[in-house]
Amino acid sequence: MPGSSAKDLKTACLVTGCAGFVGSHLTEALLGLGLAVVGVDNFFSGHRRNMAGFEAHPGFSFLEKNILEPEILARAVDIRPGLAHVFHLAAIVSVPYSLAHPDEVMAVNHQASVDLFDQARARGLASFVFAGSAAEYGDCESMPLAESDAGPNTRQTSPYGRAKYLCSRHVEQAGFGSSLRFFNIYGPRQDPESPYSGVVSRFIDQGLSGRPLTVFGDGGQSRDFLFVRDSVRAYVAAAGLGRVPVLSGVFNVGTGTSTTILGLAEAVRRLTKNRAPLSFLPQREGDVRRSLAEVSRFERAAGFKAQTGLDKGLARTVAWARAQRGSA
Ligand code: UD2
Repeated sequence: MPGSSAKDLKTACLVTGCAGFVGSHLTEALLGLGLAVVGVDNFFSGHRRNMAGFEAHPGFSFLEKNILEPEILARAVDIRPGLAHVFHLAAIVSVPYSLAHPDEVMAVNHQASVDLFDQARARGLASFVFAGSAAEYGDCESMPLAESDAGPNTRQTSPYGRAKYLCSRHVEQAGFGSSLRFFNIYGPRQDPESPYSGVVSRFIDQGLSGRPLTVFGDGGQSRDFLFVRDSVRAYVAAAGLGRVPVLSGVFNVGTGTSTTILGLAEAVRRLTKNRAPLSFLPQREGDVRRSLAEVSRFERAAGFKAQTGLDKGLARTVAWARAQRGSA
């Protein structure tokens, strides 16, 4: 485990998507482990405000670039010759956007990702961790979802899911690096502003402003909600920076328990003291009914178990959202 001496700063990581919700938490954690970080973001969906806690850190360097630019890894190595790990989170993250702009999403989320991976492998880096997604399973109905449930015949329901699947397969076949298939990540810094924002960030925003929480469909659909801090622990473990050596292959990362949207709504209403009745809206097009991770592969490989339950994670996220309002 690296310490925090100046010498250890020579070991560096590239984090693409460092201004994003998850990428910013990961960057902070890596700097906290005494590693140097070269962060890349083009602010397509990330925000500079997410980098406020580390932008001035001596171990951090920033490249404002689109990941379609071919020289990113080379530039990062120029800045930090000891660059050994790549965490590739940058992507167009909206499923609906991917349906409207399939070519752009395949270029960014698939081709540019494969190119970056191939470069990392050719340079002999120590690790490459790709941000995969539960979207790779398409509308597969067998629950819980095991890694083998996504294969060449799986029909992903969006170019977003397709691109994530193709990258995961590329990583798996190369026998180098890992793809972490994250289920529904939530926590501080998740942006509630867009209509396609994650349900937790939307419910908390609605709850704190006293508005009705908007439930799409009957609310009986369920998800496996993972607190962002657990997702960061998963990245660190997969890169071999925790207690186990670097991993190779595809791994689900979730909690292994699911919660209905109605259950989530009730928990958020309680925490935010929201008294407004729920607002039921039409079911969202393409919504899957159930999503639940089979988590034993990652548990066996990395000893990983999610540590933050939904109640605790929601309470922390609400506290953060309240503080944001207080300081706005
Ligand atoms: C998640 C991912 C997405 C993709 C997909 C794969 C997030 C934010 N999105 O989409 O990137 O990986 O999984 O399947 O993690 N809902 C409401 N009211 C709202 C907002 C949402 O009822 O105001 C419902 C929505 O209809 C869905 C559930 O909440 O049934 C979760 O929605 P989401 O957008 O947070 O995430 P999901 O699972 O569609």
